[in-house]
Amino acid sequence: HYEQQYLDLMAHIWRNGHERIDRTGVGTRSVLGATMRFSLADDAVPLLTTKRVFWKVATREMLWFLSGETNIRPLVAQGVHIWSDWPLDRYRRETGEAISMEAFEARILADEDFARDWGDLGPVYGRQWVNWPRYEPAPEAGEGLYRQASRGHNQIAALVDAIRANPGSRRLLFTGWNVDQIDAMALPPCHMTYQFYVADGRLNGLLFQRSCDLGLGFPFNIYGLALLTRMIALQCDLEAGEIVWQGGDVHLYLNHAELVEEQLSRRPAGAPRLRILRRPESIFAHRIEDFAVEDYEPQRSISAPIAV
Ligand code: UFP
Repeated sequence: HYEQQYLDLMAHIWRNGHERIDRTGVGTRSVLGATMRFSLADDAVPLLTTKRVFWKVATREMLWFLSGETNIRPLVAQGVHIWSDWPLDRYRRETGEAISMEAFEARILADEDFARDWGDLGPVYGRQWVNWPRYEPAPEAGEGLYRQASRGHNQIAALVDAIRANPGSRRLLFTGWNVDQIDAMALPPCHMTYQFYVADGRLNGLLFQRSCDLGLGFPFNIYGLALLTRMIALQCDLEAGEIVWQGGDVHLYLNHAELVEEQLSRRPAGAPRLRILRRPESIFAHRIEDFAVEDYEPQRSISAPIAV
């Protein structure tokens, strides 16, 4: 079963990983470098079956990335809470107010000015993917000076064009790792660089993920890679082939013992499919209704604390 490689890596890291204190103070066991491969043929999608993965949440997040948004407001409006911890944490730190998550999200929705001041994550994924800051000469400001152009680089649009025009290229990639802006981001990109490769009429996708929370992050990130590869393939009139996932620092948090033990006691089963029901005129025009997952009967979800 395709999921066995994930369970094997989880067992290996839990037993043999280096125990280290990490940025969050929680502590992890981790290894450097890991690879997994999954087929996307016949609409196969590598959703974990040993626990429920909320693929619709991950799909809404992907559409949010592609829209270029970096504010949590449109996510919260759709009932997606995965990015709310960071702005909430910042709000509590900077104001000293002991506000609950519910009250914070309610204010984000009710008050546009509040959302602008407190809901933005900085120039995270969406900004870099479709509007990477670009600079142009500003002679009026002085010799050799530049100003930020009103539109940045749309790496995704350029990628789709490049795959169509030159499928044999070895430059079919995009990245969120904008060195100049890392400090301004709530979280520097984890799933940071995507590369694509066309062979035998199939589009294959590779992700380099510099840092991976194997318990909570990976299930989402691998689905995201599959989804994005399928969306790009559709725009380029290609079948989807396989995806390759490469992790840098791959870790399990020490407070995920229950998740690890429970998940490793389960056996993967089943072959879920991802259907894309509509081909819009561009990759940016997808709606959530365009996506359906079939034959997905996972075991029940497992909750675990997220390290902020
Ligand atoms: N993380 C993921 N996937 C993501 C994401 C975060 O695994 O898509 F946004 C995890 C990895 C790590 C933490 O445990 O979040 C980020 O911390 P750091 O920046 O210190 O690597």
